[in-house]
Amino acid sequence: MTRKADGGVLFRIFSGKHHVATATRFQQWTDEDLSVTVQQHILSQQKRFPGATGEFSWLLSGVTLATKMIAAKVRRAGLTDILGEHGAVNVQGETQQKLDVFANNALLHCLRFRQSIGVVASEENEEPLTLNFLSPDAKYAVIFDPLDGSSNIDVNVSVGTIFSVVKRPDDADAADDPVRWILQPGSRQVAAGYVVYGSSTMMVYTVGNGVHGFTLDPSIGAYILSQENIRVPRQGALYSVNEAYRDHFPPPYRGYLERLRLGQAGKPYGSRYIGSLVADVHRTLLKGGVFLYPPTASHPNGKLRLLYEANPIAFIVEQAGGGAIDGRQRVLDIQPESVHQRTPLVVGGAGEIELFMDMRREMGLE
Ligand code: AHM
Ligand code: MG
Repeated sequence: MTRKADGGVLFRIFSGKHHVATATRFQQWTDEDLSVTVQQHILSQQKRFPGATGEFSWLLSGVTLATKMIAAKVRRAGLTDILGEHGAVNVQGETQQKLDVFANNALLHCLRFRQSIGVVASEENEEPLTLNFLSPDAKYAVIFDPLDGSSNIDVNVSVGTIFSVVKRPDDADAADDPVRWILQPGSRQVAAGYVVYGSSTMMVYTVGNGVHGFTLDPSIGAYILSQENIRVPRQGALYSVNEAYRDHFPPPYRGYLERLRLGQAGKPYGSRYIGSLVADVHRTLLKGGVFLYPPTASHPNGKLRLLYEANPIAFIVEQAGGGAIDGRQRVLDIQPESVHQRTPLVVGGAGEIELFMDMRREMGLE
């Protein structure tokens, strides 16, 4: 037996006393130096679920595929006739952009053949849609904002896709009603994620075991693990809010922002506001700080939607060690009452969220 330079082992095979062949047996192959794709990562996470059959990773692969289609469209937006308004108004009363419609169709198209999905709900559809609702294999509902911040797209600012996955309700009556699949508190999410179409396309997701970030490598068309186990700093130095509305914010929000501005939170804060939730949250996740969308005069319950904006973001940020509240309580504890319900949102590092709750207490609001 001879050991070769490439790690293989050369050995001779005998029949009785006669040498009949020489063969090479290689050492066990490892993929240490190769990149981990999001698909491989999801499969490894899936092993945490006893009895997992692969349906869950197949479901998430539908989401990742759709986001690659959306990324491709967004990247070529100035070159094709996809910019601008579609001409219709969605359920929120907002003008749909052509890209909103494309992104919604891409997600529905890619999720439709996943047998494990019973119901989907989207910002762009008034009612939840049933997919394989009557199939006994249908175990999950997927809720999404197909293209968040789409009004920014005409000026080449980052946009994003946000998604949330919940399990079919346990109670048999609720399981017969597609709307009740959707109206579950965020604490029932089994997965959540977002994709930010920025200077690169990045996907961040959690299945309740930490938060992981992937970058789309356009040369191979795959999301590659780029940030494992993301942790939001306990306290950052940036706040992110549309300050033009600040005279209408309720007192705890005004007091809180003043405290941050004046350096009374231990350090002086700077300000960043892109106006694209996914991009503002992504920065907050990586650099720390706090993002707020408080109640305003035009949106007394806040502007952001609970089920497909606040809940998935809250699940991700909590999993990264931060917090998310609606100005009073934990976002994930809110019992939703309608599919397109709005909520105020304060999301950021654990230190920033504690500071907000302290502010409320000092104002006698607890
Ligand atoms: P959209 O879902 O219609 O795109 O609206 C949500 C967006 C968020 O991305 C962003 O945080 C917010 O609206 C910005 O609102 P404003 O322009 O009032 O600051
Ligand atoms: Mg949105």
